[in-house]
Amino acid sequence: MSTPTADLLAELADIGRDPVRGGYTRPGLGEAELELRAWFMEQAARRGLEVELDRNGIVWAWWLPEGSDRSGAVITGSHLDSVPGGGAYDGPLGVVSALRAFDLLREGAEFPTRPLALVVFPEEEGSRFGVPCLGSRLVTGALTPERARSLTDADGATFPEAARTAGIDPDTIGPDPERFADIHAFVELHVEQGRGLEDLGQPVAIGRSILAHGRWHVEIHGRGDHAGTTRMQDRHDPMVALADAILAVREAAEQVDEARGTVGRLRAIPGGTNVIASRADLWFDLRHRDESVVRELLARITERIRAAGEREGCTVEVHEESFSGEVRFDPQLRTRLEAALPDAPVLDTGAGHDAGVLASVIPTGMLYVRNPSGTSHAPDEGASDDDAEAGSVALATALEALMR
Ligand code: HGY
Ligand code: MN
Ligand code: MN
Ligand code: MN
Repeated sequence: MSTPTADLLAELADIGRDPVRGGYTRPGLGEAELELRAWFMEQAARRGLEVELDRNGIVWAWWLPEGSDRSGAVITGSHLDSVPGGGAYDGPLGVVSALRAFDLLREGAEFPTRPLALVVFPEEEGSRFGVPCLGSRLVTGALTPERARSLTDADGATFPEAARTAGIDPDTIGPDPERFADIHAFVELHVEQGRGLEDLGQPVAIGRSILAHGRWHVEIHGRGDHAGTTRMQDRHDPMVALADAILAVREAAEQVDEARGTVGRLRAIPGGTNVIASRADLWFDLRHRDESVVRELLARITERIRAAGEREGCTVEVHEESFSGEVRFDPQLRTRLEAALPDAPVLDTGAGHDAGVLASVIPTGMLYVRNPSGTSHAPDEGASDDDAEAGSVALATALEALMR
């Protein structure tokens, strides 16, 4: 009898805990993520899977039927990094469910006849280097190697430096089309980041779409000076323009049905209480089903921030960090998932995933597991042990159907 899903997850409970923010802080290619990656590789090796780290830092753990090669494989997996102060399930649930589903398949009657790979993608949240789904974007060509190599984190560490510590050669990252040339299907299981299943009273759902979403980084350059000797009328204080920028995001998104606008991250430079900042940064996230609406919101917000900068005698720069259009998962694959899991409702969600990136190159689907709090990217994100197990059983059922 192999280890139940919740018990596998419990093995990760002490890795990357954040005593200050609560929850977990496991930045991409950082110590905690690498410790989790090592745990996964060991678990996969223990199951006799052939484990490899590809040139983009993606882990592939292969099970090949007797005498077969890797063509026509079904793959499943997720990510192990987290947002700052994130929950324990966002990412890791999909990874441990892949291990559990593999165990359940192997305990089954006869193991199906397609190659199977369990996969783990690095830096899905983009919390460290700013670009979400960094690994899956690199391997599919959605992010250029040059752009990836130019990225730095908040402490000034560069992506190449972090990549090297993670066993990735930054000079060889980049598109890897042959890796996906004939993958039969990819299914990612993920904790639901909302209340859909809780309200429907169901443990598992099938994904249908993901909102279009993007992220932007705003730099507001003013004039640093002394808090006590600088008259109010002589100031060029970027923090004042930043205050209006936060409201600009909120108010623009509130005016459009189903839009989402968030400012979750700020920075004042140099950041002294008795110092007028010379520069203020904010990052915002916009989402809507229709990407032209996201673009329209961006235009309105950018215009308002520039005007606020103007009033304050500051200069404003707006940099796009990432953008993805609405994802609609492969309808044929979804039909097969629905046939395999007839009780599972279909969900449209606002959260991005590596599956959303891979959907552009291979038939891709998602399964979601009920999260009673409906909260995510926060410590009280969760799933009951029974639902976590139901998710793995559903994943094993889905994989078996897809591997036939
Ligand atoms: O931000 C997202 O939508 C996902 O949780 N990475
Ligand atoms: Mn996730
Ligand atoms: Mn997330
Ligand atoms: Mn600049």
